[in-house]
Amino acid sequence: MTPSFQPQPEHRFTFGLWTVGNIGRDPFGEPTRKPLSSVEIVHLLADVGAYGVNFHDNDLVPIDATPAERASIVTKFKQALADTGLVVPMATTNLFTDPAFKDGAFTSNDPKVRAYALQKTMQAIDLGVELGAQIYVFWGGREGVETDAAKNPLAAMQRNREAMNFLCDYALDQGYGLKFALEPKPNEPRGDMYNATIGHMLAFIETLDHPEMVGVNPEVAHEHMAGLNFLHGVAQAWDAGKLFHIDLNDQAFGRYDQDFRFGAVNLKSAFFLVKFLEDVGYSGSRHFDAHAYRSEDLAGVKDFARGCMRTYLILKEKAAQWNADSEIQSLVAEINGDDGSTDAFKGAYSPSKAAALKAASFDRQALGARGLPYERLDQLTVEVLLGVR
Ligand code: GCO
Ligand code: MN
Ligand code: MN
Repeated sequence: MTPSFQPQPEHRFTFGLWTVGNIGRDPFGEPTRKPLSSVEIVHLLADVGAYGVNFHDNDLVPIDATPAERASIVTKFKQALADTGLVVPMATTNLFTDPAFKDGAFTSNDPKVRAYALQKTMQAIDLGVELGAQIYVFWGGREGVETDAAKNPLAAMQRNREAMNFLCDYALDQGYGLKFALEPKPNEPRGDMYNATIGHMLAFIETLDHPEMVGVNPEVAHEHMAGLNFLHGVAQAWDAGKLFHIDLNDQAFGRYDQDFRFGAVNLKSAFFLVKFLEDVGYSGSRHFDAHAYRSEDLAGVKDFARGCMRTYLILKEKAAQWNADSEIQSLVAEINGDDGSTDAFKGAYSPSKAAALKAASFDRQALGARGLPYERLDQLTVEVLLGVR
C-alpha cells in the first residue's frame, strides 16, 4: 500500500500565526501578501491538515488593544478553534518588535524595560494558558548586542537568569503547570545574541532555580546559521531530558535567516533528524517555524504548509525503510560488532579494572587498518532517499 502522507493529529504538526501569516516583508521590500486575520489563519491551517496553532501575544492581540478588544479577539479565536478542532499547544511573547525592546528585554540595561518585559510576559503567559498552551517558548530576539561596549555579558546573563527565575515562580504560583522552552539563536536580529546555541542554553538552564520546568526549543535554521550539526544538538537536548519543543525549517549554511520550508535545502540532515525524533519516540509538537517564499500568493502559502508536513511524513517513511533494510542493518551490525574481548573493561571504574586495562595489550596497527563501510552505508542511505531502493 502506498502511504498517503496525510497529516493526522497524532503527528503533532503545528504552525505559528506568524508563519503562514507571514506577509513577505523583508529588509529590502514591502509586503507581497495581504495580512490574514487570526481566524482566517486557523481555518487555513485546518484546511491543510495541521494539528495546532501557536502564537506570540501580539500575533493575536495587538500591543495597544483595550481589554474589551482583547476579550472580543479571544472569543472569536476560541470559536475558530472550536469550529476547526485545532488546539494551541504553545504560546510565546513578542519581546522584539516594539522599539521599547531595541536593546533587549530581560537583558536591557534599562531597569524599566526589564520590568515592562516581565509584565508583558506575565500577561502573555496568562493569555497562552487561557487558550490551552502547555509549553511556553522564550526566544530572546533582542537579547544581545552589536558592540560589547554596550552591555556586560555577565550582567546580561544574570539579568536573564533573574527574569527566568521570576517567571518560573510566577507560573508555579498561578498553578499553571507550564513548561518553558528556551530557544537559542546566534544572531539576527542582533549582531550577537546571548545563549547562542543549544549547548549554551542547556548549560544556562542548569543554573536556574527550577531547571526541571525549563527545557529547549531548538531550531534547525539557528544551529545551521552557527555552522553546527543540528542533529547533534537535538540529541544532546534529548539526552538531558530537555527536548520540550522543536522548530523545524531549513536554511543554507552561511546565509541570512532564511526560514525555508522543512527539507527545502538539506534533505539528508532533515532525514537523520526525522529518523532521530521518530526512533527515540519524541512526542512533542513538530512546529514548523518557517514561511513561504516572498514570491508566493495565498495558494503558495498552502503549498508551503502542506510541503513541510508532507516532507516530514515522507522522511518518516524513509526512516522506517532504512530501519527495515536488511543490507543497511547488516552494515550497522558490522559497524557496531563486538567480539566480547573487552567486556572485562566495560562499565564503571574499579581499581582492579583500571589495573587490568593498563596491563592489557592492543594490536594498534590492526585497529587502525580496519576498514569501515561508511561509504556503502551512506550511499545506501542516499539511494533510500532518492527512491531507488
Ligand atoms: C526567529 C525565531 C522566532 C521564534 C518565535 C517563537 O528566528 O525569528 O525563530 O520565530 O521561534 O519568536 O518564539
Ligand atoms: Mn528562527
Ligand atoms: Mn523559532
